[in-house]
Amino acid sequence: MGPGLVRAQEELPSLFDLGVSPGQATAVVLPVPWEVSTSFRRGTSGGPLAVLRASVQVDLYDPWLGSPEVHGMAMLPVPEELPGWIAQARAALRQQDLTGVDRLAGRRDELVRPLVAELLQQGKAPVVLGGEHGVSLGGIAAAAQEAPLGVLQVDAHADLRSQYQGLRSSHACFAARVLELSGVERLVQVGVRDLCRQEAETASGDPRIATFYDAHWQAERIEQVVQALPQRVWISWDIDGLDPALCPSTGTPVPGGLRWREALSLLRAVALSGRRIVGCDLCEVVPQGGRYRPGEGWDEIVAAQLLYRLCGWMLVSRGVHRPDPCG
Ligand SMILES: [Mn+2]
Repeated sequence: MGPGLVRAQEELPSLFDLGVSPGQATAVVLPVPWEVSTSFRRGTSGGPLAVLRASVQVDLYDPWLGSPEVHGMAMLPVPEELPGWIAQARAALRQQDLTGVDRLAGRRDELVRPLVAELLQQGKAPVVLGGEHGVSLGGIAAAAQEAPLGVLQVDAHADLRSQYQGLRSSHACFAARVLELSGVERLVQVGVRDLCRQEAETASGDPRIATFYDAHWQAERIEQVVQALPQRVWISWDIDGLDPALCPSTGTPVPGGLRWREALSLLRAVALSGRRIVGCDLCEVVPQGGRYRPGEGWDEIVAAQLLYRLCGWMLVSRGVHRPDPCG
């Protein structure tokens, strides 16, 4: 499957059917349908397009948030360099040119970084929409460049291996790469339930990391997660951090995970704690059955619902939006 969003641009709906351009929007989504290193099921390159199409189905009200879309939410086009680089990286992987794959992933990050830095400079709330986990490294680097940053990672996997199947840029190494970015002072992991011993030892041995294992999760833990975060937060959301009932098609599903109401409570608690959600990413969404089919997309409906709340709570945490007193 080729990277999405490059064909039939004119037929695409606007995000949440708002008809707002990225220039007018306060929350801006950057689609990065990068899929090179996925290790089990494929299909997340189709994630951004499927989420965009599903977003028109989201009813724009949330009992806690009210209607944050009044501040404008929109999706940018896929950067035009990306489809060619994705094809090159896949070819390099087929030829076992692993440093070539890593180099192209580095170019991807250097493309995303200034795009997100510009959005931040304009006072906008950015979301990087993958694609495999790792597409947001450039965005996190941009946010960490401004001031010290904590990353809240919702994920079934710890992603703390220094390399996986010979790749440093693997989606399974996301957190290891985050910790190498200057300005990242804290990594708080939630929903983790599939990892190796070395990752568990890394998590417990590095004072910057706080891992809240899924098996230990209880509602009252949300407050502990929030307390582990510094003032500036990037939320990095791998969809497989949720219960696989909410994302059955994702590439590496694991039993357990956050239920929907826990996910919403976590987002609300971070925003209402007074912390600033600088930016977000949402990764590893695969359209239901691996391919977008109109009217069948459970995975992308869940992701679009989550995207709406990510945008909304980012705007709350910035003082742009006031949550709804009805909630
Ligand atoms: Mn994961």
